[in-house]
Amino acid sequence: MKTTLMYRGSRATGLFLLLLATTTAFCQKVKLNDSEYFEIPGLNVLVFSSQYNGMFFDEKTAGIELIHHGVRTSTGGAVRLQHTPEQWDLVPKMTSRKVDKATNSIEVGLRYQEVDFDSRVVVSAKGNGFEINVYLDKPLPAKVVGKAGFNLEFVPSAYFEKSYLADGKPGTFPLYPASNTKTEPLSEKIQQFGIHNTFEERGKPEFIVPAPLTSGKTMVLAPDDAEHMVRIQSETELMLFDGRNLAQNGWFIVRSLLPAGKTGKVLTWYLEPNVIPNWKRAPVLEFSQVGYNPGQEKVAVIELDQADQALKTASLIQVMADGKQIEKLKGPVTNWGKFLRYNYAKFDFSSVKEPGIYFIQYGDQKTNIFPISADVYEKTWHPTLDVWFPVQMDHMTVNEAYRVWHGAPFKDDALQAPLNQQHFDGYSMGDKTDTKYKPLERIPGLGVGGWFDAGDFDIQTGSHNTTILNFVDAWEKLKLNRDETRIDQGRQYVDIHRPDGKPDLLQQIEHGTLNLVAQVKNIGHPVRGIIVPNLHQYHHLGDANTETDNLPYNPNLKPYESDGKSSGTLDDRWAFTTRSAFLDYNTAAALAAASRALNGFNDTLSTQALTYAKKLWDENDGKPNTDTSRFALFRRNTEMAAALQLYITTKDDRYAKKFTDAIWPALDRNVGQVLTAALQAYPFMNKAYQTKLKDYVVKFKASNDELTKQNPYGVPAGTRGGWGSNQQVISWAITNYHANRHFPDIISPEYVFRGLNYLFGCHPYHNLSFVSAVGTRSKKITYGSNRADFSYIAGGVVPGIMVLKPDFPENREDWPFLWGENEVIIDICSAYIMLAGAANELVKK
Ligand SMILES: [Ca+2]
Ligand SMILES: [Ca+2]
Ligand SMILES: [Ca+2]
Repeated sequence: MKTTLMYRGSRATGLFLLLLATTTAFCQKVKLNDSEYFEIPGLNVLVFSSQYNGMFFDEKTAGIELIHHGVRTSTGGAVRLQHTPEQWDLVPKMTSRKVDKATNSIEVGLRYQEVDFDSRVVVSAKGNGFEINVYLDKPLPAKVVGKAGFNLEFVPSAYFEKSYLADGKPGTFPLYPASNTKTEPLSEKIQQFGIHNTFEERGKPEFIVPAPLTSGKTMVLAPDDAEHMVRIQSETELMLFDGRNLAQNGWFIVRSLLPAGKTGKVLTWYLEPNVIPNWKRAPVLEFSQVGYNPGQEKVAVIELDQADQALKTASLIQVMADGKQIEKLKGPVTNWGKFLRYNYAKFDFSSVKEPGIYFIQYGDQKTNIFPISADVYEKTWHPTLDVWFPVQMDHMTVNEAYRVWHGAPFKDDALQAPLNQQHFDGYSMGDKTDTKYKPLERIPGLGVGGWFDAGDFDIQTGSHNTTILNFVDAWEKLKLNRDETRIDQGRQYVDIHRPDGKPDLLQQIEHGTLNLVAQVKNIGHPVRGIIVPNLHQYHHLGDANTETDNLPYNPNLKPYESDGKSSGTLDDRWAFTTRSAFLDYNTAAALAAASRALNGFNDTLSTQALTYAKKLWDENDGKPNTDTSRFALFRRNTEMAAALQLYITTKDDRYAKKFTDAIWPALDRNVGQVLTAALQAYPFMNKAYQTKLKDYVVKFKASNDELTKQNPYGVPAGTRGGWGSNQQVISWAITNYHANRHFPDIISPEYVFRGLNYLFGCHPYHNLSFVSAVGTRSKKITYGSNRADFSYIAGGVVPGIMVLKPDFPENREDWPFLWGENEVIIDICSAYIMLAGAANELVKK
């Protein structure tokens, strides 16, 4: 990096001189801005702009955070109860937040309800850095003495291969955790969320306490790297920990314990992140890594530091067969304006239509190459169907050439979940099972079909429904009959890159339907999902086949004892069986759709699917909406979806009436949310319906055009929250595909391509394709089952850009563990197959 040159070869003296030079040449005080965070070029300090999340606890996106030279390097600044808190360790609730511009400080009140412990943290700008003070109004509760401390976490990937100095004692940050730990009796442990425990005690009631890597009163992190150097000083001892000894997603943590028996100001840190004078973030050139069809719009977006001015021109360079590079186009760069925290400009090279290999040059920056060619979309969905979906298949051994992705897991599926269970991952049970089974009784027949819903290994029924509906749509509209996978249900065996004469898409529809049918057949209705009972199983990283022991639970044996056929370990997954009309209708829609696709392929399953779809419909039809689940709001739309799919399958008018009664008010409420369903119905409806629908498509077109004013990408991106917006972008582009299909003079195919361009690299933060192994450069680090290896599964589509409050877009390629950015899920991937297949069809037209 060009800016680090000035620090090369720095020893202590040199560094001191340089810091002095920095201070005199760059006496810029850190100020609170209107977005309520501290800001100077090269450094932002956020103080609880984001809070800890009650559902997933510590997501490494809350508390005091540093955005250091454009990268979020530090998080989790707060009073914490462990040296290296894990995800489900208790998190403080923010009880107050006072932003005081006059004193240039932010104060937050923090409370641990579970141990009745309050503290206040005040962050104030001071000198070239910050003072962090912790106040207690009452002495530490006995339970947290020796445990409560102030922590600040640093992302390991930013500090790998760099050094630290603790009171001058040198060290280097470990690439892999191998520091000292000790065990303490479980009675000493502060209970994690609910009754759960991330630690597998395996018969020995204890827990692990990590020892510090180093300690001292002055800690300098990365003195060898101007972009990441941070100095922390305190009169209280500072300790440096490696959180990865306990959890692969742990960070490096600097920590001081709070003193017992004291009140008032109990801890002071001075924190000084180094700032490179006049630092400006390098422009990011954003374009489709997959390339462009000759006839489509081709617009690169240039993301600029707030202080940067766009250059006047950019060039498109063609790489010729003899290796020569020729400037094909030199064109204007036009300013777009500000979005979130950056300025944006655009470079339009649509006029270049000649097939070939190209790159963009902007000033002295060159992008990697990409093609312009008529077949750029042809293979874009292949890795997702060929590789990613097979790897997600539950209850199957999955092989790829010399590699076994996993053995056949969860042969011990599944037990009835117990009552009144507040589980993790959003699951819970109330005071009735809604089944004929007793708590922890075995429900037969569930060890078949289904997909791991995400980077974890549970079966989420709602996601299965979405996936099946996407797949059936792709099957019916696009006829994707690719066959590159052997899927053998009888042998529970999947072999990737090995055709078996059967279309893979149909085999996937069959695989998902097998599990849904098993649920309705054996339980009577679909269930919320099927998930492991223990938190120490849930964070499983490795072969899914070892998440349980694959042997059915036998209460007559002791834990970890086995007779070879059964086991005394209560690790079999639980079915969370609470019934809801939302899920019944949602599943009825998927089953009704699947029955069409499977007709002539697996007639038995096709017939079962339709029978159960009708049964679920009949059992809910006409009943008042008494649904109390958090999905109840969506019931209206799922009932409508079930009516539509049942009508398309059966042509029974009673379903058509239900659908047409519901669709118009739904379109009036939110056109974008249900227009896809309305358009899917189009071929099956009368002329009056088709004519009436046109007005809504016109309205939708207007909302499309509004998007071009909201962000430079012209897609529904940029929503704040804990999860990226690729799902919305894909779903929006699919709606445009259906709209173009029936109303081509209103909706141009460009909206479909625009959605894909965004996915393929024309998006904030970096320009990687969000689909692993699709496009010249793509995501190589994702939150899949192999995330601990900083790896990916080809064809996986990540959630994308998470916007951290108030204005920071992020998608990390150096740290897989932020699921809101990097977790690949079946809903998104199935929709992506539909969208990519649709774009290819549009090009061929
Ligand atoms: Ca899950
Ligand atoms: Ca096949
Ligand atoms: Ca078991």
